[in-house]
Amino acid sequence: MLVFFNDEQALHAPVHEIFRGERVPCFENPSRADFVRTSLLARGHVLRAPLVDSAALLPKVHAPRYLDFLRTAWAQWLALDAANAGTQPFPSVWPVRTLRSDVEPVNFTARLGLYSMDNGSPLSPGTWAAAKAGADAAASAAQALRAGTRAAFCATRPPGHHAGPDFMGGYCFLNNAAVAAQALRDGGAARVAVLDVDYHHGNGTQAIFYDRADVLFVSIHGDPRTEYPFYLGHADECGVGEGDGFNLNLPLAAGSGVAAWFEALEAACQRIGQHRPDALVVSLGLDTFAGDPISRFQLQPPDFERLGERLQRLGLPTAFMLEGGYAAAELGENAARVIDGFGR
Ligand code: Q9C
Ligand code: ZN
Repeated sequence: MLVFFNDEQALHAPVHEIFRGERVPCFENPSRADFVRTSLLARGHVLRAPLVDSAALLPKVHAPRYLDFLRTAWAQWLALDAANAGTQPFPSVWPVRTLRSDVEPVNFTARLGLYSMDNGSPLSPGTWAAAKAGADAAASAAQALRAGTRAAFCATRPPGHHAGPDFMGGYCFLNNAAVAAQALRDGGAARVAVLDVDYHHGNGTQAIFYDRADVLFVSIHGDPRTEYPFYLGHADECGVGEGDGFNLNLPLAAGSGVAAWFEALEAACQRIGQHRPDALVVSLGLDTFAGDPISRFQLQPPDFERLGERLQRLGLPTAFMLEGGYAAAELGENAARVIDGFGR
């Protein structure tokens, strides 16, 4: 297993988020990557820096005006007031139904709302650098698969699967899984499958590929009627136009047990097999872990090995993108177990 790790991840380090109306320390923080790095190094993995530039791929999965905003957002925030260096911007107004999102406001906070799905994705000075390095890792993994590598693991943060065509959200800024899938397509894969096993529905990835038949999106997640991201991820979302039939959501009630989860995984694997993809991208959220502080599935550490084994049996070139997982101290072990189960 080729493992990519980007040191730039540490540059994305917002301090707090809003949780149940209060400011709390960010669940998605650099310690997560530290635990993953320590665990993988202890098990003898070699961590590689991503070497492929994703710049040409990014406009294929994200709107150019969103990329321009994200790249320059912190500088714009500082330009408003030098004292902003020590504070985090939060959006406060969003263009929901009946409001216009085609006219980009001049006001910074209004633009932050335009390009955000929630108030839960705080920016910090190095957000762009960290997110870009993660996308570079995704592009690097795709290139490695194209060159014949069986599997690659991107130990990246911030995560990506909530980031849509033109918005950030859910701690995500650039959609690494979408970048990997697009890079695989560009590299000659006729069909690609994305399997999202994060606790939260991968609304961004679904949206990016919703009208496409070449990239199948399959997701197992907490039922959005009660779980974030709430407004997407229902079972009746099957794709549109040419993409009709190429989106499969398998929502499970919050609190669902391990048996139900692996039944859903079996259904997901069946559908992926039918697609006959040339490569698989896995949005590997580890927040399905029983000890996760913000999620409600019940997987135990050995279950992550079982997941890795099942994915290995698909027999596909596979690129793993780390997504969520907020029991930071257990994140490294759980990631390593997926790799062990797949085969090192
Ligand atoms: N700020 C991923 O697992 N939580 N994202 C809302 C309020 C949102 C999770 C807390 C959870 C997003 C990649
Ligand atoms: Zn998640």
